[in-house]
Amino acid sequence: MATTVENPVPPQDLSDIVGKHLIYTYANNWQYEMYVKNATTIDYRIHTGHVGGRWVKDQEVDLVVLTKGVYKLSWNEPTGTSVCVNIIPAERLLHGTIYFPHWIKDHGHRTVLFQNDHLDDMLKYRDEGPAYPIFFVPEFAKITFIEDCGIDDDTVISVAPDQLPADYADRTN
Ligand code: FER
Repeated sequence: MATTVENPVPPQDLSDIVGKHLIYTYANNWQYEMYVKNATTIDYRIHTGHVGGRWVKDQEVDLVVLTKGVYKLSWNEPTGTSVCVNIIPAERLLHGTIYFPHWIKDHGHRTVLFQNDHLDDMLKYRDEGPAYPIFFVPEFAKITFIEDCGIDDDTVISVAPDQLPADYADRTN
């Protein structure tokens, strides 16, 4: 059905994005890895950048199709960071906008861990702030690796970034 004022939602077919495992490098050279575990959940690892070494499982996200082949994920982290990522797999293109609270600009290392084991600490840091001014990072990225892993596979992202083989994130396809 066409998108109209009365019915602004385009048809939602998530089958080509759910289950995908991507490695991508932003134009600022920050390298990230995301597994779209299912229609509402991602697992991820951050290989390099301001918070390189950080990794997270079971982050709840909003995932939508904007138009055929164009996907948008957005979410808020327990740290207070908000993220919006647009993915165009067929063009190996991604655009991410990260809105870090100010405390992460000064103390990013506090978030470099397996977040799931430290949720109470993250919420405490979030509430202590300072949140402002937001550290705003909008960047395009090139998707260097993409594969289909199916849904809900907990083996895709299961160890810390520094526990992976040396060339793990350098694989291209
Ligand atoms: C991304 C950009 C940012 C991403 C995750 C984040 C998995 C998370 C940021 C943070 O909480 O530090 O492309 O993809």
